[in-house]
Amino acid sequence: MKIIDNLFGHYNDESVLEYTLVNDAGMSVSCLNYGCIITKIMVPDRSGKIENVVLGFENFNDYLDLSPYFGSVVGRVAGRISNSQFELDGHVYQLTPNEDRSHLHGGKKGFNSVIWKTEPFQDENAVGLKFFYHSPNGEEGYPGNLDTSIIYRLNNQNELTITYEARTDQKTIVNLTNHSYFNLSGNLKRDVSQHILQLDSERFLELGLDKIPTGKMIDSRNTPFDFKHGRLLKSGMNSSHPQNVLAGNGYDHPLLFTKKGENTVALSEKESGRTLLVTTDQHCVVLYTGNHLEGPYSISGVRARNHLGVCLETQGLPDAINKPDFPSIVLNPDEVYHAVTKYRFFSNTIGV
Ligand code: G6D
Repeated sequence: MKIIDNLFGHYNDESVLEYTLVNDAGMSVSCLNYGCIITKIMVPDRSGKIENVVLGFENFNDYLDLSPYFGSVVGRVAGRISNSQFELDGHVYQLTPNEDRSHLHGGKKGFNSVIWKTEPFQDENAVGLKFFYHSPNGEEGYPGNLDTSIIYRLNNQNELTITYEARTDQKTIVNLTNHSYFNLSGNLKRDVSQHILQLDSERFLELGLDKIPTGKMIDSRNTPFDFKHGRLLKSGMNSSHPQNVLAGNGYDHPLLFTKKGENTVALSEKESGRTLLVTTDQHCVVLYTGNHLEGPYSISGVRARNHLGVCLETQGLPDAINKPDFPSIVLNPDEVYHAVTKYRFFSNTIGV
């Protein structure tokens, strides 16, 4: 096991470094100190061929100019916050709007677009990186000085564990995730329409035209949102269900886990034989099938097109601070925000 680092670019007179975590089982994970961005995940397919399974760019300027959160951490609060505002203890906080009237993914200067203090580490079973960022009181309109640490840990079971922790000196809100776009075909040979998703979820959040949850939880059984027994992502791309159409012919929805505690999401692709098992302690997973990726640019040499990647954003429910029925994302000074999501890759399609 080893850690390699190389200069990837510069941002505000600071060096942007790419660290590559390499295990002894054929997997490596490359990431930046900018936005904790995962730039590559290299894993074997059924024939042992090692290829990249995430969307990422080969140069830093493309991340600055083009990236729809490829591989990045998202925070302080993932998802959209309606009207870019919320109330805590009678005080209304106004966040920076960066999508019409909404605040999306932490605003104009979210956690995805800052340099994180980064410390590599290695122990007998893993290699990893510790990221630290101090978000000052008032950044993007959020209350409280928030100190966040994120750990990426790669072991020899081809499992990447992301652990998030945050502490505040004033009541605030926090909801962190990672926004990697997965594509198990390897080096973006195919889109994700033939990927199969399976998870134990019987409800999803209805979205309004502004893609903010209306607050209504919809029964997903016998709809294109029913993944209990495995479903091709294609079924949501070709669906006439109003919510699939609203999302831009695909999915862009929070899927609520049926049981509390730890849940697993399985993503697989028959042709490559690869499977990704995502295990999380979060309340939901936002399934986004890259419905708006098309554009005049390339992604590691592949022309950008819709459905080239799929995001599995494990997190609290979007706009929870403005939806009293949703689990709270409030963090108090005497609490620690703690979240763990694991990504384990297999070179064969396993059933869960
Ligand atoms: C689009 O609606 C989607 C979001 O869910 C996604 O996170 C973003 O693109 C990158 O706005």
